[in-house]
Amino acid sequence: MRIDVVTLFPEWIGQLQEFGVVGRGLRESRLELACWNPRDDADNASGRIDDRPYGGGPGMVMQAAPLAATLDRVRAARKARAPVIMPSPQGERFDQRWAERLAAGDGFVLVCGRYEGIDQRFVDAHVDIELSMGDVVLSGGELPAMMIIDAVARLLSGVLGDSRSAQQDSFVDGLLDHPHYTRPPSLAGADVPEVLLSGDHARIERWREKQALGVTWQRRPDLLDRRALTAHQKALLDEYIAEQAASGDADRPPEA
Ligand code: 9D3
Repeated sequence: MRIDVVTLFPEWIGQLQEFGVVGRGLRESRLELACWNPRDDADNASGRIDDRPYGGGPGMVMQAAPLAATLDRVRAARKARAPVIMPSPQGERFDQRWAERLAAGDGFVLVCGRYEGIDQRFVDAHVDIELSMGDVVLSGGELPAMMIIDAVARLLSGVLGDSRSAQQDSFVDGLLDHPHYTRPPSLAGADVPEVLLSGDHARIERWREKQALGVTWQRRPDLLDRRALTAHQKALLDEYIAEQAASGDADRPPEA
């Protein structure tokens, strides 16, 4: 898969190439990442590609023409037409379904906005998909672009070990994770749950599934509403709820 990123901060995006799933995907040739700086397409020697907004108001707007010229260079470097994605607060919410959809394709072009945004005429003419990271105000599209690249790269076949990919297909998918523990077994009076030290793998799996269902029920009930639990899962969740009630711990919080 090839991903091109149009950004005023190519060194920043370039950091991804050294670390984690993205670095691994690049080294193992499952992924190609190229950055393009629209400053190189400015019509002036100073490299300015922003200007004041028509209609007035604070901040600056990225101009359409240099971005279009950069996109031309990207298109010339790619074999086939790829969708142009712009991280944007006005976009559709980016989620795992989007990551899976993008991972199934041949790649895409990310156009990162800075300042107040990009001239709408560039968006109308060239952007296919706008994706938002949620209701939070960031200062530009670079971190969202990196989120998208990370989420997609880890789905490319072979970037994760086969065992982990297989696990994604198991019941864990769509639920919050169970808690994790490592050494030491006792820490300032807090012990690792006994079952995890038992060596009984069937019991451990059962405990983990129960915890995943319980934590999801407590914190993200919306995730459970959207899926049908098996009879086994319903029984595990009932057990979790009974154990919570018995231990006097916080129950499911009241609806917001
Ligand atoms: C304070 C500026 N805002 C005035 C109402 C508008 C605004 C402009 C540019 C808000 C954010 C940005 C920069 N953000 C992104 O480019 C961005 C983003 C985000 O801020 N939140 C969630 N997802 C995304 S994707 C791209």
